[in-house]
Amino acid sequence: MIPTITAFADSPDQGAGQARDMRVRWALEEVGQPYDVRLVSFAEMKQPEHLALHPFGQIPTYEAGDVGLFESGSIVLHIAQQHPGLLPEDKAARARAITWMFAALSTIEPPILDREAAEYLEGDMPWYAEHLAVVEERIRSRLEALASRLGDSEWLDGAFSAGDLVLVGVLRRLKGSELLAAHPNLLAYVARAEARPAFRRAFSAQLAVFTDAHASA
Ligand code: GTB
Repeated sequence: MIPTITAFADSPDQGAGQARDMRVRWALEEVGQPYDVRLVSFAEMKQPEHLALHPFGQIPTYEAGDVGLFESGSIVLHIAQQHPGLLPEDKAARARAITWMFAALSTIEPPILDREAAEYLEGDMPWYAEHLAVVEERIRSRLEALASRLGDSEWLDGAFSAGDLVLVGVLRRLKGSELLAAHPNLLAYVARAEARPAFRRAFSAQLAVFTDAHASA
């Protein structure tokens, strides 16, 4: 059964691979599962057909047979549970890898999203700089702890896992910022993940959506 995922028909990130279908594509590539993509516009995401699949009218979604999912973390976990390659066989190590997925999404990503929201929505506010400083301090604190835990290891906990995949997906949102650059081991970790053939295939596929849309425009 070939799953179908949804992605932006015209991603606002212009193919930088920051939209969350990238994590799902990457997971599918890591396990060698072919997939179809249904491209949706912002308007289509808010239509009843898409809302039946995604209550918040967003991408990505995942459909395969009677399984219909939303939330990139849940989709990556499902893929990792269906195929070998992204979760260790050992039960304790498997639980730790899943814990890293949750840590990435519920402990590390929130302040990063707050920073983006501040930049997009609050730039004109008189308290913007003060609020941004607070948010960035929260990110710094998380990254310091993460950098300390990773140390010189190649991956978070033994072999590359869904925990690394989701965490790198989150850290990539800080690409180009001094926050990430302050930690050479985290920079190297992200670069190592991005050099994986599965990442490269997923990145090229999502970039092609953008370039194709704009070549024919
Ligand atoms: N928690 C959900 C998940 O992990 O799947 C969040 C899903 C989500 O935020 N989806 C966004 C979306 O559909 C796309 S990824 N937005 C449309 C809407 O809400 O109407 C977020 C995103 C969007 C754009 C960029 N960018 O341009 O850099 C980066 C990330």
